[in-house]
Amino acid sequence: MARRIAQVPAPPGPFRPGFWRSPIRGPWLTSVFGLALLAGIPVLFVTGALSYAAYNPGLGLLNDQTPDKGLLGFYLFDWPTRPYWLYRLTQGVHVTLGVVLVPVLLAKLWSVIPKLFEWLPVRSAAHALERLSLLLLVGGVIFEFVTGILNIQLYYVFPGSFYTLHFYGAWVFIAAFVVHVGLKFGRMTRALRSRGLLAELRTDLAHTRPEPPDPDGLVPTAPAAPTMTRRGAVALAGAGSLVLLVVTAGQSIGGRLRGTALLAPHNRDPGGGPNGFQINKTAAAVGVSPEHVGPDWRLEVHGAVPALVFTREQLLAMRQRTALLPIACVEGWSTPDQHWSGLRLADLAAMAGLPDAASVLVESVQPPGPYSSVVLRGNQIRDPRSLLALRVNGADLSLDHGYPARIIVPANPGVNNTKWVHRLTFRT
Ligand SMILES: Nc1nc2c(c(=O)[nH]1)N[C@H]1C(S)=C(S)[C@@H](COP(=O)(O)O)O[C@H]1N2
Ligand SMILES: [Mo]
Repeated sequence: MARRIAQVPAPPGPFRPGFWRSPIRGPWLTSVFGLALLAGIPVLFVTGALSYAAYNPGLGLLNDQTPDKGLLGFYLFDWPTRPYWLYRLTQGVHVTLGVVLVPVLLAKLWSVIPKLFEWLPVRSAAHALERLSLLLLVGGVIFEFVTGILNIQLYYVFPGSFYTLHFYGAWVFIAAFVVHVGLKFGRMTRALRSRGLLAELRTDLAHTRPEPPDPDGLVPTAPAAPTMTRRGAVALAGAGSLVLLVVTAGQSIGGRLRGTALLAPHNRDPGGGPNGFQINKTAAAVGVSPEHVGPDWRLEVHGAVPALVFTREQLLAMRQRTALLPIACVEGWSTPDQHWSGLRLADLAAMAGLPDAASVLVESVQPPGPYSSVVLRGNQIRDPRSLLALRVNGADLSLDHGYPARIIVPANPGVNNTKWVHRLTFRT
């Protein structure tokens, strides 16, 4: 029976061994791209996991709707407020590196594509398991890159919360990745040692030959004449990565480099003046109209004492504190540090009779929806740089930056720096 199955002839096309003919395909080239991914993907995973922790997902459904984090949330911890640039760094690295690895990923997938059309598709139980792990590996990596890139391009087409999808996807992918590395590490190191990198980089087209046949069947059985050297393939992927780095990193670094971030939606010139820095959602975009924040606007503060209600003038008459902090968005872009001034969250908590508040619910005038409210944690309330900001760079907040009042907390993901705040509820 088994033998009869093994004799089923491959259908024509990519299932036939002779179909894949590139003479540079083989374990060495696959391993070079694999090594680059082996270095980069753990960094992506760790910075991504940190980003999730930074949302304070444990503080309730407002911050995160991912159901049943269960064991996958085992590592969640109290995201710190120092160094104040922490999220700017971790998320800048996450997004920039993710974009930069795209050409390497494509090159790696190209190099192993004959395996997708392996014949027979399933030969044994063990083979079936291996194929399934590859499905999770390749499916997982494509899913993570596609959802991540759609999100940084502000193209929110997800059938659910981006966090939830990207978070679960990351765990599926990383599990398959660990298995894959475990299975292939020896083969990778042997393949890398089989040809010297320097020698390979000196090899021209005339001397480009296929590798010896390999058990994975990457090396073609009927190689065509080379049209590209291995050096060319590595250089092509490397140059692609470099170009992406140059057209992406500026959105996180800021300053003059922002204009070079051609691929980033936040590369535009935000204009001059005190409020001249990146805006994510404008007031109009989220349904905040000038009436919401006109003379009738009040700040309500709730806690252990009867509700306190303040006009903006009353808030401005209190002791103003300052902090020099950036906005750093999950989408990877960030602003340089800005001079904010307003009231310390710690002082507001004390006024509400809860100086040791464990959390604060922040609600905005924005109609309920994504980002309209958030919960912050005790350590964030107590940091002296955490403000309910009224002014920035010496001027009133502009409407689009959150006038009359917004949250600004060191190392906080941008999305948790709620704009157009009208109610704070401190809780123990
Ligand atoms: N009420 C409200 N606050 C909000 C948002 C929002 O959509 N609504 N967007 C958040 C996001 S995702 C970011 S990155 C920052 C951006 O602040 P900025 O527009 O002042 O740069 O505001 C945050 N605060
Ligand atoms: Mo954001």
